[in-house]
Amino acid sequence: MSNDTVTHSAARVAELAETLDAAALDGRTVHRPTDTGPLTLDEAYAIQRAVIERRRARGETPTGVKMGFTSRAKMVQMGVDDVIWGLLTDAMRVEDGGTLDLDGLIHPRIEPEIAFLIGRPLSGRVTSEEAARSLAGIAVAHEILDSRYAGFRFTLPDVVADNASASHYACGPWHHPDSRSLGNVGLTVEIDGRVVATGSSAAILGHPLRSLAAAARLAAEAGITLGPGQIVLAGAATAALPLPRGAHVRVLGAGLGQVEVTTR
Ligand code: 0L1
Ligand code: MG
Repeated sequence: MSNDTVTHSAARVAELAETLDAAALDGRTVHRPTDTGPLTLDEAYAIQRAVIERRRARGETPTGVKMGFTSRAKMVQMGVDDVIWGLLTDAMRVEDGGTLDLDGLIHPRIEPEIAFLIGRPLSGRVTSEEAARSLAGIAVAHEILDSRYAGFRFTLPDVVADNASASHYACGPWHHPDSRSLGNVGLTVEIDGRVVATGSSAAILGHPLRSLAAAARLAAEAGITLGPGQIVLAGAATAALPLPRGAHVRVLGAGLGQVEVTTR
C-alpha cells in the first residue's frame, strides 16, 4: 500500500468518525459510508475507535463492550459468520430504575440481554469455561440500540463503523457468577406491565459464555484486555423491539432478577 493510500484511508476514517459522532450527538441519520465507496472491516473498526476517542476527549470513560450479531438468525440475515462488537462508555449507562430521555435518539430499539462483569483480565483465545473464570458478576440487562442510518439499514462495515448501533444500556443487580447455569435462561420484556417478548439466553450463540469467549478473542485481535470492572453485553435473547416514549420497560431474567427503565 502506498503512503498516499494510507493517508487517504486515515483521512477518510477521521472524516467518517466525525460524521457518525455528530449524527449521534444531533440525533439525525447520515449516509452509510459504503454509499460513497468501499470500506474494509479494519477501516470500520478504526472509525469505531475514532468515534470513541472523540467521546473520551469530551470526558467519557470506556465501560466495556457490546457483542452484536450473536444470533444465528441475525448472522444469516447479514450474510456473516462471526460476531461484531461495539464499545461502551459511561455516558451510555442508564441506572437500573432510571429514566432515559429519548430526545436526541433517532429510532431507538431495546434488546433483552445478559451482561457480564469482568473480575480478572480477559483477552485471547479461551474456552467458554476459561472465560467464565474471569467473571465477577452476571446480570440481566437492557441494550438500547439506535442506528445512525435511515431505517436501520446497513452493510456489515457500515454498522461496525457506527459502533454496532450502540446507544445506551442498563444492568440489573449483579449476581455471583458461579451460582447459576446460563445456558437456557428465560428472558421476558414487559412494556407498561404487558409482556411484549420472551426469549432464551440460548439464542446468544447457543450459550452466552460463547459470546464472552468471542469478546476475549476480539479483544486480543484489537490488542486490548478487558479489565476488572468492565462489562460485556453478551447479545440479545429476542429481536430488537421499538422503544416508545413514556414507557416503563422491564426485562426479567429467570433467576437473575430484573432491570427497569422508564422513557420520556
Ligand atoms: O446488538 C446487536 O446485536 C445489534 C448489532 C448491530 C445491528 C443492529 O443495529 O441491529
Ligand atoms: Mg445487543
